[in-house]
Amino acid sequence: MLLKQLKATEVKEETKMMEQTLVLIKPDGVQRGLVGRILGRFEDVGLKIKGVKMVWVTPEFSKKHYKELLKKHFYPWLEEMITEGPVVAIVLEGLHAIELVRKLVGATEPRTALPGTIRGDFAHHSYEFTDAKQRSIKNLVHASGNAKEAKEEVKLWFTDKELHAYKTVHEKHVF
Ligand code: IDP
Ligand code: MG
Repeated sequence: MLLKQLKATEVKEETKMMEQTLVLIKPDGVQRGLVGRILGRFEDVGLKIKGVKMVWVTPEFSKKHYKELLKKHFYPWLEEMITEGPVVAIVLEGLHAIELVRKLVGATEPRTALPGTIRGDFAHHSYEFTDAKQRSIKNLVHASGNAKEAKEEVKLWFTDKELHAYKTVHEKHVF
């Protein structure tokens, strides 16, 4: 009985740690043929793909997605970059998924992103270069920055029907 109760509490605690986060493989990642390798990085750590689709972002949608950045000097360049070709949108689920995905993605500027991260391994753009050229940093992926952003972004990009319920083999080793 006690064991049963303990297990119920444990599952509740684990559920709190289970998070969903939004990842976009941006047009540079799609056009460079890196979709499989980037997705593989997330699959390798055991994150679950809850939903995935290809979308061509419009300027209106870009303004919704990047609403916090509209006043930044680089926003027009960012909009140009994110609308230049289709993106692959993914919702990933796992323990502490928001923080974990940001760790795998690496720092915003590929120049300073650490080796082993997606941005550090597959790109090398710098702010110095993009500011001089008046372009957006091309860093292959977007990943929700925090819990609030993740909640809003998953809702903006995916309907409930597009998020799928199934079991991965990793879950056997988590719970
Ligand atoms: P993040 O993608 O690491 O969360 P944010 O600050 O949210 O970084 O910026 C969104 C995107 O805007 C970046 O991924 C990058 O593509 C672009 N960006 C950010 N800062 C600059 C900048 O100073 N110059 C050019 N592009 C930038
Ligand atoms: Mg951000």
